[in-house]
Amino acid sequence: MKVSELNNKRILVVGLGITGHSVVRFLERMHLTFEICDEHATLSADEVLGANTVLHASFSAELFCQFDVLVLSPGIARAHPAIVQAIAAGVDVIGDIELFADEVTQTVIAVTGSNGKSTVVAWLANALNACGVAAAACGNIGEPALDSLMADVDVLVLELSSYQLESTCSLRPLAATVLNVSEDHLDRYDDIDHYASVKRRVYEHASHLVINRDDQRTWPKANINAANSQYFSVDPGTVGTVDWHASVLDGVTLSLPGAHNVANALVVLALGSKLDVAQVKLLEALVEFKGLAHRSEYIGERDGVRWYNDSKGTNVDASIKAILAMPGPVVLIAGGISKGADFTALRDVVSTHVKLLILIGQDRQIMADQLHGCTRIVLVDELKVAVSLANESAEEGDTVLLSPACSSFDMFKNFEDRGQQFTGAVKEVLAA
Ligand code: UMA
Repeated sequence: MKVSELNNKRILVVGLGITGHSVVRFLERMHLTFEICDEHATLSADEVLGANTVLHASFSAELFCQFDVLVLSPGIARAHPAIVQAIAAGVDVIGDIELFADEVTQTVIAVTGSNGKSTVVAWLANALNACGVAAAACGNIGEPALDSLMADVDVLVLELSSYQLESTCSLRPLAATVLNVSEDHLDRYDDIDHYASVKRRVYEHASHLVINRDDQRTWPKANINAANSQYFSVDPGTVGTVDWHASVLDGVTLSLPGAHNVANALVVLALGSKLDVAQVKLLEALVEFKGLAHRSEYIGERDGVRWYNDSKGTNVDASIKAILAMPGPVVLIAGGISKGADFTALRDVVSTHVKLLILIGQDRQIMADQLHGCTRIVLVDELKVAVSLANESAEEGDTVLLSPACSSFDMFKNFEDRGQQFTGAVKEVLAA
C-alpha cells in the first residue's frame, strides 16, 4: 500500500508494543491522524503521545469497521474474529513492513526462517560494516523497521517473522532468503505447510533469492525466476552442485559453534555478494563476529562445567541444534509455552546427548510426557531452582544449557528477560 493513499483515511493502530509505538512515530512524521487500540496498554494516549489521541482498550468488529485502515502489530493474529470481520467488511489490514516497503530508500536485504534469522541479520550487518558498507539490522530482531528508515546507512538488513510477512505484500528487497522451516507457531497456522507458505512470501518481489538446498520447505514455487536464484548447502553430497557450499569456508575458523552456523555463514556470504563486496573481505569480516546474546551464548565455567544461555531457543528445532553444538554431555533446562509443538522430535537428541532434563514452565508436564524414557527428567517451578539443581547434578566435562524449545511469556516478559534471569542465577553459582 502507498503511504500517500493514507491521506484522509481513518487509521487505527492496533497494538501498542514495540511495533505500535514505531507506527505511531511514523504516522506523526507523515502528519497523518490516527487512533490507537491496545487491550493491555498501561499508559493513556496522552502519556504516549503528549497529544489528544484516542486510545481504545478493547478489540471489536464494531470498532474496527469504523476505520479504513488497520495497522496491525505482528503479535496479533489476522485470524482474530474482529480482524476477520473487518477484512470482510473491506477494511485494509496492513503491517508496519507494508508502510516501510513504500518509504524505504536504502537497499533492503530480507531474511526470514524459523531459526538463525537474528544471527544472520546481525552477522551480515556486522560484516558489511567491517567491509566499509554502512548497514544496520532491523525488524523482528528488535529495532523496528519504520524507525530504521531514518538510519544513516546504505543497507538495511531486515529480519522478518512470519507474523510480519502475513501483512506484507509490497516489499521489494534486493535479496531475500528463507533460512529454514521447522515447526513453530503452530498455534497460529493450520500446519507446517501453511507456516512455510507464509515464510516464502519474502521471495515475492525480491531481485535475488538465496535458497537452502537442504530444506525443501524453503524452496520457492516454480514461477520464481531461477536465473536470479542461488543455492547454499552444508550437505557433503552437494559439493560442486550448489553456489555456496561449506567448502567455501575451508581454512576459516568461525567463532560460532555447530553446523547450523556454517549454513548461516554461507547465507551471509551469499547475501553479501549481491552488494558487490569482495568475498575475500567478507570472509575476513565473518570471523570477527562473536554471536548474539541469548543464542548459545557462553556464560562461564566452574569445576569443568560449562554454562550456556540459549533462551532464544524458542522452538524444538532451535533446541536440537543448540544441544548438538554443545561440547560434552548436557544438563538441559527447557520448558515454557509449547505453542502446540510436537516435542517427540527431541527424543533422539535428548536420548543421546542429555543426561538430565530439568523442566520449567506452563507446559512442562506435556514435555515430560512426550520425552518420557529418554533420560532422567525433573520438573521444577522456578528457573532459579532449575539452576541450582543443574549445579548440583553436573560433573566435570558436562555442559549446562538453557534452551527451552518454548516461548517465555508464562514466566518472563520475553526471551531476553528469561535469558537475563538465567545468566544472573548462573553468575551467582559461578561466584559462590
Ligand atoms: N496486544 C493486544 N491484543 C492481543 C495481542 C497483543 O492488545 O491480542 C497488544 C499488547 O498489549 C502489546 C502489543 O499488542 O501492547 C504487542 O504487540 P506485538 O505482540 O506485535 O509485539 P511488539 O512489542 O510490537 O514486538 C513485535 C515482535 N513481537 C511479535 O511478533 C510477537 C518482536 O519480535 C519484534 O522485535 C518487534 O515487533 C519489532 O519488530 C519478538 C518475537 O517474539 C522478538 N517475534 C516472534 C519470533 O521471533 O518468533 C515472531
